[in-house]
Amino acid sequence: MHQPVISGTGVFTPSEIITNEELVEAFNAYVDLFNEENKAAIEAGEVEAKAYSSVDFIVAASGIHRRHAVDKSGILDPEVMHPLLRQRSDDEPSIMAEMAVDACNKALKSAGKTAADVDAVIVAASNHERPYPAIAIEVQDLLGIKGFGFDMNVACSSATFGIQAAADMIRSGSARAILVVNPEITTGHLEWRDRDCHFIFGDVCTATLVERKEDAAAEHFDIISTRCLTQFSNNIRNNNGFLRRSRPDGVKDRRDMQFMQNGRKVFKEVLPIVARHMLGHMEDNGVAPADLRRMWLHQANKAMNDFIGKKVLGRVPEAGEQPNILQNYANTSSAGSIIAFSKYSDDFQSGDVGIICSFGAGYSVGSVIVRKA
Ligand code: CO8
Repeated sequence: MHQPVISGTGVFTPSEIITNEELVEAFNAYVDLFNEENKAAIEAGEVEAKAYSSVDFIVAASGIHRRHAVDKSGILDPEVMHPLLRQRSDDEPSIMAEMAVDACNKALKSAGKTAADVDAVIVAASNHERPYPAIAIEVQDLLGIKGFGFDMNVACSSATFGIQAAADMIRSGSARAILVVNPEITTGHLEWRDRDCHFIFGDVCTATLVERKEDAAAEHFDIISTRCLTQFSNNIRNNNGFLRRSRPDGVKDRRDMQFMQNGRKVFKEVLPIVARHMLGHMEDNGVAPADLRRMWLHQANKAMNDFIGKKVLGRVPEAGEQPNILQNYANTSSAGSIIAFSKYSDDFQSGDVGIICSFGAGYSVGSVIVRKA
């Protein structure tokens, strides 16, 4: 049995930024267009008029100030309201693979490793650009990695579930080192015309190198334990899929072909599950709340993280104990907790313990307890 460690992380951040102000201005222009186009139907009571969004609401409800996007021009065009990406030929790398390669190269560099040291690639994300061939195999090919790759999807918990899969393979000896990559183009499956959710998400890609402790060349974190939990819920859902055209209304512009959620229910139901999961995982590994230096939480909502931090520590977390990055990135699905870990772990001293925890659709919760070596 080998001890798995996290020896490197990398973050690819798209250069384009959408501020709340830009987002709300574009959304409200869309509302004006919609209400004008549907004036007669609205007056007849057949169609509901759309209401404006507001920057103050977004900040108060979520803590989000801005987000990165692979394309902002389409999202901010009231006649389009989704990203516009150039058509790529089948011989070009896919956009998800391109983001993944950038993040993987950064993770390899921070671990002092090259592709020759790696045996596998797991692309774990909440949506994949195509069903097959796997993006992970394309990334493997672009990096020149011998071995294998596969894609997996556990929505916002994809990264921690991917790290558990990688850690188990390292432990058993089926691979020496594995890149777990999370390319999240959430802007592609967000409904930008829905004010209840149009502010929530952003794009990014994170990568984590998990390898055998005896091979680690750089500073690293021992993976003490991983734990995954799922419990079925319809409250976060995307009904798009390969059977779309076979259903009677399958090819129309249906709302449920994009991200849908009952945000209030998610908030109420997921929080106790996450707090219980983290406390149980810590207790079973002899980690008391007082032993914890930091929590790198999923980045969906500031109030959610404040609540979880307080529940787990039994007090309001001090500055730095539960760092948020969502104010700059918004919810980047599976990548959020890894961005937080990547940006806020350099100050750890040998022996310091922390926990990475993600949660979301499924419902799903994944936690990784780490100790700085
Ligand atoms: N501007 C102004 N007013 C608004 C806006 C807006 N943009 N949006 C809503 N309002 C109004 C509502 O209409 C409502 O008005 P009224 O009281 O008159 O009915 C009022 O403001 C309050 O609305 P809400 O109850 O919806 O507001 P909340 O305080 O609940 O905040 C949140 C909404 C921020 C969505 C909150 O509920 C939340 O964060 N919930 C948890 C969400 C969450 O964590 N979801 C996880 C999903 S992510 C995941 O699992 C990965 C999925 C895969 C990725 C998908 C990528 C696209």
